[in-house]
Amino acid sequence: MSEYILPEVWENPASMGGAWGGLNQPTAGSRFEQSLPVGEADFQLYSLGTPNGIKATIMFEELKELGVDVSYDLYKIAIGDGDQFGSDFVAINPNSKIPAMFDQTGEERVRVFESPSILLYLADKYGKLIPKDFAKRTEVMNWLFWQTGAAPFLGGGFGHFFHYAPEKIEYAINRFAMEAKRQLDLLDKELATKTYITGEDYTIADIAIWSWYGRLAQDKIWDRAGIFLNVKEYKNLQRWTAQIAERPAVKRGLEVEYKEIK
Ligand SMILES: N[C@@H](CCC(=O)N[C@@H](CS)C(=O)NCC(=O)O)C(=O)O
Repeated sequence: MSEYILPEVWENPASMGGAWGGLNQPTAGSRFEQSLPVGEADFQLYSLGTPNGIKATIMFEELKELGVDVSYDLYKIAIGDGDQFGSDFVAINPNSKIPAMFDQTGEERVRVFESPSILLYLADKYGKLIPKDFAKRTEVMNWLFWQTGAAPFLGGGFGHFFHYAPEKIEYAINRFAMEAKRQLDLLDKELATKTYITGEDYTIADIAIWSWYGRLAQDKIWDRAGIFLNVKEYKNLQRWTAQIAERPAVKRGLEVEYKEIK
């Protein structure tokens, strides 16, 4: 590894390397004009089948499974090609990340971005997969916020340095593997006494957490990451992962077809 000497003020490197290096810029906002298709369904969802993206499709399929009359059009935002920086997408999510959607059932469109916000919006709108009882709802929020805060250490930290970074940096991999395993152990300990993460009912907190930690427990995120983190040792997490994987809505949410936007 070449020695890095800290400049006084950071400068944008000419080339970052790594899988995502070419896309990163230190500025927000749209980079080019791009219109997105808009269909007739209640919701227009612009997304991709990543751990954050599958939360939204699983949620829609769970609602349908519960008998809710809801429809959505699903479009593919190819983040590797930079679709998230197109003008129409940025108008729905100024943060340029999938998933993002809008609700066109009312007089005015409501935009919803950040996957936990999408889960909560749909749960509240249809009164499903979130308890009405305030204390129980708070426990769901605890875990929903936990997932939002924890996953960047798993994805942006561990996953990045284990899988995407152009070189294997031992310090970075150790630091984030430590935290990833601590998070897995936390979930495993919680799931030792409960069927689902907040108790005996399946909620949006399970959808949010399963989409990252369940998929990791199945070793379906980054090649061999599950082996590296020895996910098999987390028996309660494995039980919960397998149980949720069997849900018809989860299976459908993972298999849905994304329409092309171009
Ligand atoms: N906190 C956000 C994170 C969304 C996110 O990081 N999405 C990734 C894919 S999983 C993305 O769009 N990356 C594209 C990019 O960073 O340019 C959420 O939960 O929705």
